[in-house]
Amino acid sequence: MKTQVAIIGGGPSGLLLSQLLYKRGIDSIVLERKTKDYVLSRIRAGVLEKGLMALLEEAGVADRMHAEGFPHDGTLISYGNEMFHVDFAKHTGTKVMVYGQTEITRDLYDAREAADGKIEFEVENVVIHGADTDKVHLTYAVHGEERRIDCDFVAGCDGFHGVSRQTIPLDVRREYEKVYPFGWLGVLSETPPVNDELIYANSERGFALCSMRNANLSRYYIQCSLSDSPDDWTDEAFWEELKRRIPADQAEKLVTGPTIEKSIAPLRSFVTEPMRWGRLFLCGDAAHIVPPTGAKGLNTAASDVHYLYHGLCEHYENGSDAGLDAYSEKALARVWKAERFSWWFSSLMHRYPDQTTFDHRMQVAELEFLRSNDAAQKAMAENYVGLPY
Ligand code: RFL
Ligand code: PHB
Repeated sequence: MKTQVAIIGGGPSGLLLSQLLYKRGIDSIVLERKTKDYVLSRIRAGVLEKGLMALLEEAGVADRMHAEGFPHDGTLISYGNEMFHVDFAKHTGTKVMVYGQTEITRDLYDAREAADGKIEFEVENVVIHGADTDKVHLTYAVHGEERRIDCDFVAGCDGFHGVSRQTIPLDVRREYEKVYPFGWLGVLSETPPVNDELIYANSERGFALCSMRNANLSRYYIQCSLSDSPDDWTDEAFWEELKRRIPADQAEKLVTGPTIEKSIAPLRSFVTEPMRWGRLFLCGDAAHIVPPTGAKGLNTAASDVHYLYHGLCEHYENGSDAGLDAYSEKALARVWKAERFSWWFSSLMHRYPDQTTFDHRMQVAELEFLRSNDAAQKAMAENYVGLPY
């Protein structure tokens, strides 16, 4: 097979890039290791920045997001029984959208299928050949049958555990990593959200987050030990622990019920440089990971897609490689700022195993400063709603 852009990974980055390129008449093929059902069963991000919303509009897949998503013009932050509001609309004139990554992925699959887009599922052993030459091609297998794709460019959208990043030789690749000494236990439950806005909670017992998907679907997280397994946590134990970590008046109104999903995610900050090697371009989690505290993972994947998409359009439409040549530098400049924000917000909100009472008082002092200082709130709001592309 032949295509212009071979895309490895059928998660949100790969699908969005493929759909945007299709709109500009640029051909692509998406290779996905799992089945579509498996990809659509992953519960992940929930908060979208303006830049991602604009890309979904440009890709022609924003109708359901506008109809069913919830614009949020601020967030709540609590510590102990204290709680305050950070008003994004007042400080930035911008809102974020609460709409699940699973739904975005479903909308993108629907659009790719309606356009007869080529997606191969259950691919194995994807190998990128000659990425640093003029003749790049991929080999892979589907149900034991060997296949080959010749292409102009490869977009590595295959997440943190994919093959794309590993293809870049070690003497070219630089990696920066911080692993946090805790995880997030997340549940989904068919109950009304405890509050109209998200609550990020710093408590003596550890972090908690109250989020949502719609009026009768809530998403809650609590900081947990990395040695925990979801099976260690009964629904009752989860709800009890959550109630102890949020302000008493919120705990009182929390509606509990059976959970329909329960999983643990480790927290990591990670960046690889450069994000381009010859004709291979890394996008999204393949190149960088943030702890989910700032809701930046999917949104940073979207800004990568934006830069790569425009670089590819310039290449095919104007014969200029300026955008592709600037891709790694531009994407990384924005990525590092999202890394800083996610690291800062994670450090502010979690309990660390080696934390001293002094460290805790520093967190409380910083939260009280954020509560009372307009400039600090503005800085937080600007980062949360998303820095410009
Ligand atoms: P994905 O979603 O990991 O998709 C990669 C796809 O590539 C496939 N793949 C391969 N295919 C072919 N060959 C191979 N060798 C392959 N190896 C892998 C995989 O099967 C998969 O389908 O990466 P992508 O597209 O870059 O998207 C990134 C986002 O998924 C991620 O950044 C966010 O989910 C992070 N995140 C959040 N981001 C936000 O912006 N806002 C949030 O509110 C938010 N909340 C979260 C999150 C991530 C979480 N977890 C579980 C890590 C909350 C959580 C709990
Ligand atoms: C979510 O709703 O899944 C969510 C929201 C905000 C975050 C992380 C995850 O910071």
